[in-house]
Amino acid sequence: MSKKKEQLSRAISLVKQIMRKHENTQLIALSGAGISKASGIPTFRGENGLWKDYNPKELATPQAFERDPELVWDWYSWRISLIKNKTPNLAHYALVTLEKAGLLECVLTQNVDSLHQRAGIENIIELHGNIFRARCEKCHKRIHLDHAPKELPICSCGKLLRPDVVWFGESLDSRLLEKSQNVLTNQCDVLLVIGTSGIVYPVASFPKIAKKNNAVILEFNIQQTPISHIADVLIQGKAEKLLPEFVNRLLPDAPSPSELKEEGVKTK
Ligand code: BV8
Ligand code: ZN
Repeated sequence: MSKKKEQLSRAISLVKQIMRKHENTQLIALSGAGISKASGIPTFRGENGLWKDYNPKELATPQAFERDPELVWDWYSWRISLIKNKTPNLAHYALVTLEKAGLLECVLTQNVDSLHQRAGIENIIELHGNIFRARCEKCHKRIHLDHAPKELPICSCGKLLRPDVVWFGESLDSRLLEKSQNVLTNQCDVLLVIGTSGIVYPVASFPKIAKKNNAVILEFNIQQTPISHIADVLIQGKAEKLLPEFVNRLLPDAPSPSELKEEGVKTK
């Protein structure tokens, strides 16, 4: 049996064991840029990653925005245009199958691309904000951006708007942090860690919180990460391949990720 097959079988039998023991087994998914790679959205690190051409310090910090709002808005506008016409992939739909089956409690995502919601996920916490929103630091107004702003967006109060994302050196929304830590502590029998390099804090500490509360940690990644040493299984390979296979074998009678994707395309 190939290594991948064996890792998948181990992961499925672990979850099945828990499902036999617990009436309402609860899964949580923690996702990063790797889940959206197959949708054509570059990840942050790794080959042709978003940061490769730029230094995060130059673009994703309040200081950078202070210093050169035009450059920062150019980068976000480029990303909005890039992400806008991308669609969720089978890894996103695999999580929708789990949520519809009542197994998935919540998606905790570091992604700002709305692809989980566009696949149909209802219960989600966007830890680093959303690229299709801008906000005013003066009057706290938030506006939806359905396309890249042509020029610097100004709030009705006159202040320059900023992307509604969390930059380096900025704290995450404390209510979202609290909610995340609460579900990881009280509603997580299994944590699926999907496509994250596990180096950006405080989210990188989430698997440890789940582990401390006896959750099984299943990591879906193409390579080892700093999370792998606490994972019960690293299912090594592409999430868009392995996550749908994991879900199809775990829930053979549920609407499959490919059926959901088909449906999603039809209702567009
Ligand atoms: C904060 C903005 C309080 C939105 C981003 C200790 C504690 C607390 C903070 C820190 C700390 N140590 C350092 C810090 C500071 C910093 C930090 O963590 N730095 C790191 C780099 C060391 N953290 C912060 O500043 C956070 N704020 O804690 O406030 C504070 C304040 C000041 C000082 C101390 C504390 C704020 C962090 C949020 C930053 N904002 N984005 C945007 O523009 O998008 S981070 C950016 O990285 C994105 O949000 C992204 O989601 C995030 C994480 O990256 P990943 O999603 O993991 O993506 P990446 O490309 O890295 O990895 C992709 C993975 O997928 C890889 O593993 C790859 O192998 C895999 N993959 C690829 N293809 C596939 C695949 N897997 C499966 N299938 C595939 N097909
Ligand atoms: Zn304002």
